[in-house]
Amino acid sequence: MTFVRNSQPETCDIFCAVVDNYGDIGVSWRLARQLAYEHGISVRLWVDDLRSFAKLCPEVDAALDEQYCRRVEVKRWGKEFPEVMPADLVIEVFACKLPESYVEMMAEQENKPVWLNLEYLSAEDWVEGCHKLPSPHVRLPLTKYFFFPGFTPDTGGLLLECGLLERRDALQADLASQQAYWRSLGVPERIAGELRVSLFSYENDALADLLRAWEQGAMPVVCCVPEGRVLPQVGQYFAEVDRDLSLHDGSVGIDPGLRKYERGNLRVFVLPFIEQERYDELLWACDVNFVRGEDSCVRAQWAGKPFVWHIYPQHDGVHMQKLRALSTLYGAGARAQACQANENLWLAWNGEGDIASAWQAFAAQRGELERHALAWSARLAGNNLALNLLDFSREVGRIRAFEI
Ligand code: TRH
Repeated sequence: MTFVRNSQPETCDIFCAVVDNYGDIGVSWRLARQLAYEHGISVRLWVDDLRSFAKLCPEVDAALDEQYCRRVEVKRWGKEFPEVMPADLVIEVFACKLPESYVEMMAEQENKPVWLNLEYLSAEDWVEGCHKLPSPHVRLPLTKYFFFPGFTPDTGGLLLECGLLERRDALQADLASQQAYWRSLGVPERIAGELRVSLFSYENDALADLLRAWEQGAMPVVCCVPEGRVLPQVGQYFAEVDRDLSLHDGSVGIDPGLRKYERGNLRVFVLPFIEQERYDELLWACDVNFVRGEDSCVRAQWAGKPFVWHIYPQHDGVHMQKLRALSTLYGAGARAQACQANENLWLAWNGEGDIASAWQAFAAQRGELERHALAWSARLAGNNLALNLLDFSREVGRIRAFEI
């Protein structure tokens, strides 16, 4: 074991169990890359679903049990867990349960690894009180610590790669690069006065009314929809009217080859699932981003553009508290009217309120929301999760040294 207390860990094991969707691996992969690239740590990433991983990073071969990808050792986390030496720093992402044999091995080490549970993201108040709390193992001489990401200085902050905001600014300032980006996706260049949105969402009852508002609105809207769960609803929206020939005025078009739908003032382009870095660029290049879950929500905040969050729905409805908490925190620095318009649209997009009127009010506040989104991203940038996490692992090491 090479980890000298007070120094930076040299090795790190990250464990990721893919529950569903892409958020689990999305966050784990970002963190793994950042620790390896920016901090020179030897990272092993244990993942139980390599197919989801390969969607975010096509370089990953889902058939392999082990491989190196962008300086990270990627290991399939199967039923039989191999006997391996635990790393200096062990991170379980979103409270996934570590293999029992691995935990036993951790306990056997003279220099015990620092063990962190990287928790889900929430803007709720209680997060600050729970961040860094210890959780002693019931049986073994090991302590796990809760590490909470968050939006305030007393939380673990957010994942932010070195130079990301500079790259964002460069793309947003350079029309030619933006045009090249759109060309690479097969999406036409902007026309004057157009609003360009990206729409990544779960199935959503408000979708048809939103598409209708865009279709019938005064402003041309180009909507880019990454392949995913909402797509059948998009197709249904266009196909339904198509079947009703009385509504067919000749401007209706469905072109499955180009995966494009067009009607009234709305054009929809279906995008393939693109790799993480390119998805960032999509968010940077659009005017408004509809995002979902956890990771795309954070990336939309780094984009410095107005965004609308479709939160991951939970059966007990607690997700609405989480939604309101972020809306309140996020809106605090914006003018009251813009803050209200933002909240109303978020609520309507999550099933509470009328989406068409909420959209109109939001669109009317776009100037202020744009200013605010940029200021918000600058404010958040001071609290970097990877740096905080490494600082904390050193802190835990120091506490241990003191105890011994
Ligand atoms: O996929 P998600 O819905 O994941 C969710 C949430 O994380 C939620 O909190 C969790 O509990 C649940 O899964 C199980 O949304 P999220 O978090 O935005 O993750 C999507 C990832 O996919 C993110 O890393 C961005 C990435 N992505 C691409 O790389 N390319 C794309 O084209 C798109 C649309 C997304």
